[in-house]
Amino acid sequence: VEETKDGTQGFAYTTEPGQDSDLTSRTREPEWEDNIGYFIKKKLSVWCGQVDGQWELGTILSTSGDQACVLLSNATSINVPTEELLPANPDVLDGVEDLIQLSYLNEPSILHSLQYRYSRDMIYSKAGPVLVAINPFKDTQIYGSDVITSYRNRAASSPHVYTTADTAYNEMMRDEVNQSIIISGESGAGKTETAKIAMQYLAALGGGSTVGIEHEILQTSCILEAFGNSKTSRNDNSSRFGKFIEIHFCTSGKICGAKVQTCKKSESRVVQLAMGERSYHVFYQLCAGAPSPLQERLNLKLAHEYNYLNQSECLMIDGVDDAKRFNRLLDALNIVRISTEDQEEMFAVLAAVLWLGNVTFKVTDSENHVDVIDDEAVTTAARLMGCTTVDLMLVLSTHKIVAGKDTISKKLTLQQATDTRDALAKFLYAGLFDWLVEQINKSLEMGKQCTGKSINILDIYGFESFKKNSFEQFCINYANERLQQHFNRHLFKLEQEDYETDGIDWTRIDFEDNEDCVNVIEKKPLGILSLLDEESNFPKATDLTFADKLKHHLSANPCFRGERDGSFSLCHYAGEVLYDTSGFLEKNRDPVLPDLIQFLSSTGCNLPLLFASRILSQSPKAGTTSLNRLCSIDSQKQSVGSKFKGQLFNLMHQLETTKPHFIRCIKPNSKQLPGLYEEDLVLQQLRCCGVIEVVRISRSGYPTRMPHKDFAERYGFLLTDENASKDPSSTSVAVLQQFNILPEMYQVGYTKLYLRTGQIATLENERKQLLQSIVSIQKCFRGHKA
Ligand code: AD9
Ligand code: MG
Repeated sequence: VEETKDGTQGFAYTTEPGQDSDLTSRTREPEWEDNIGYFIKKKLSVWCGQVDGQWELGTILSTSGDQACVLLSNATSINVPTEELLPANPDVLDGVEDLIQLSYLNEPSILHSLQYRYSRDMIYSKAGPVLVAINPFKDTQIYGSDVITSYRNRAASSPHVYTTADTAYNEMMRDEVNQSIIISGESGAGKTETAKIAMQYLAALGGGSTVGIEHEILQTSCILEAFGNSKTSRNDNSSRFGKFIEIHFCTSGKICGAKVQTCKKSESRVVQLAMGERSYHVFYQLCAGAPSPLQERLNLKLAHEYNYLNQSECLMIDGVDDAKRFNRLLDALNIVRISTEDQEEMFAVLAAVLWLGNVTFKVTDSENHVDVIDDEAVTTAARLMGCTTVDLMLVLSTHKIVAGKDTISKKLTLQQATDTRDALAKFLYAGLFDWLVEQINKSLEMGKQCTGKSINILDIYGFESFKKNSFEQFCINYANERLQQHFNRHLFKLEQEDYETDGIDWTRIDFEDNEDCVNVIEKKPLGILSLLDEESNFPKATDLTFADKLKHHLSANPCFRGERDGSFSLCHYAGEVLYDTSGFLEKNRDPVLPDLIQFLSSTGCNLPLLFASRILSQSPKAGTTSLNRLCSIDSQKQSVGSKFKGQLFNLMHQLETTKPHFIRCIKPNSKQLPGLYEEDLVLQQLRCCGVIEVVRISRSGYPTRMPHKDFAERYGFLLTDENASKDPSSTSVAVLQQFNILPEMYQVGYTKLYLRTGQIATLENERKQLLQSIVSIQKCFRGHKA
């Protein structure tokens, strides 16, 4: 700690490798106690944590034993235990761009620094290698072609999604390594918007024209959001699916294709809504915006006339015009070249789903068996699905049982019939979504000139913890746990292992490892997913026997706790979550009723073609219908949990082969309001995603590392000393010395050179200048010759 020259409060940044001066409220270090005297003498600011649970700034007047008397900024003084005080940073460090620049790194200082920037519309900050983005919930005027140009030309360099995208792009071009931008955060934190901002930047690199593949890629967001997003209690535009988009580039650096992969968890949203929430946007858009001829063909009514939409007392979103959005959707569908016929089929499926929701039943006997009421709803649904009304009524009210050689039809009860109707609606919608993604991918398929280099953007649903958590939350949190592991591995584990094996001077920093939690979920044969599959295959099993089994096998794992009532809790990296096992078995089996599959694949309707792959993968027996003959593979029926795990493994595998760039989105308040910064909420999110640890480690680490050979090849030509050694590591050191890079700014490992933040930029600048002058000399020379 040093005093600045002008006598104001100030601290020189004196952290050396391994000498970590961090003081977080959770990991306090002895120096702070030793420094208290200095803080009193110099009247330096401290954070005082006992004022209404909020951190307040003050100065220590005196101490006595373990108590301190603190003068707060509002001129009152209070007595607090010294252990509740933390050092504050000097004013000169207010609003630093990168949290690693803070002299004192503790939770209140980080919160203050982010808030300082946020209140000045600087919503992006760096936390070492991670970009922290705080949702402004308003138009901040920091996007668009002018801003893109200034970032591209390096006229602007402050933290931004554009800087992250630019770095990813440059590294892809320079190192020929695929890159990923991994965006995480809670629901409503801004992941999807951030993904779009990154895509916009990458598209602009291709010239930003309003035609061509770059433009098409941007349109996919509009389509996928219409079909995959809805208004929830936490976000008016909440993505109900995870999205992984690969953007492919050709050798010249222009976009040449893209591929979207989605991960959609089974959701009842199509048929059932919580109060105040909406179903998928596209339903409301279709009802509000379909032109009259389409309306007539589909016999479309207004949204409030459909049971699937009118049950939650929420048909509109403030500030959103669904009819306008429908027109935008049509434009986007045209731009990605979905044919008019296919569009018509899609809308027919959507209308069929809506009409199915209006199908009603009448009870015909004392056992609650039902018939379908023959009305406009069932007739229209049948017509739109391309089957006869009689067939549809039959499949919605009866169940076929095979007894020996005979097949007997048995009537369904009201509950069973309602469930069948809803299952059909969900199946149609899910099939439509998958089909749409396939079409988008066909349209964005890579051209021949692709190099195979790509930047992938991952926008996945964030960690969820409600009062009651079920199988869906379990899957989401499992995915997040895996992503967190990837984050940890990259930022902590691999980094430190690298330092150690390369023999550089380094003191290990501990970080929170989430391996126990990942293991308890996915270990075979005794992990939650394996045990769930085992129980799902056992006809007599119930959710309670499953809960008992978990308790029996997993109680030794510190992350797992079995409760009495059939629930269990898991200690996730982001906190403990209590899961209610009811419904786990059923949801894991995901029984799409065989009668429905048979029905859809046997009728002469136009739907099965659209659904071919989906129906086949569910079909109990292959090779019987014309549809099955279309495709010879009958994929084996997998449980939902195993399928999810498989998809996740694929995704992780893809990510492992790329250089990751992390963006952590933070929701500043739960009211979706601009200008409101709720400290507790922000802090909890910062803790959840490991931002504080990442700053700790990067501050004392070397974020840039390059094999000596690569370094020497890239910068060796800058050496003015012609007698310089040919050995790559000596060349590297000579370059660093020539440009006066201080010895504490780098370390020389056995195989690589390690540089502190900011150093590579200096060298790149020198390199660029020299190359530019070479080019102008060459031009001049050529001109001279001519
Ligand atoms: V969810 O997990 O899909 O429910 P996201 O994706 O994290 O969630 P989203 O990107 O949809 O959140 O952002 C929520 C809302 O915040 C948006 O609809 C915008 O109104 C608002 N938002 C987010 N980011 C920005 C931004 N950079 N500028 C302005 C923003 N508004
Ligand atoms: Mg989203």
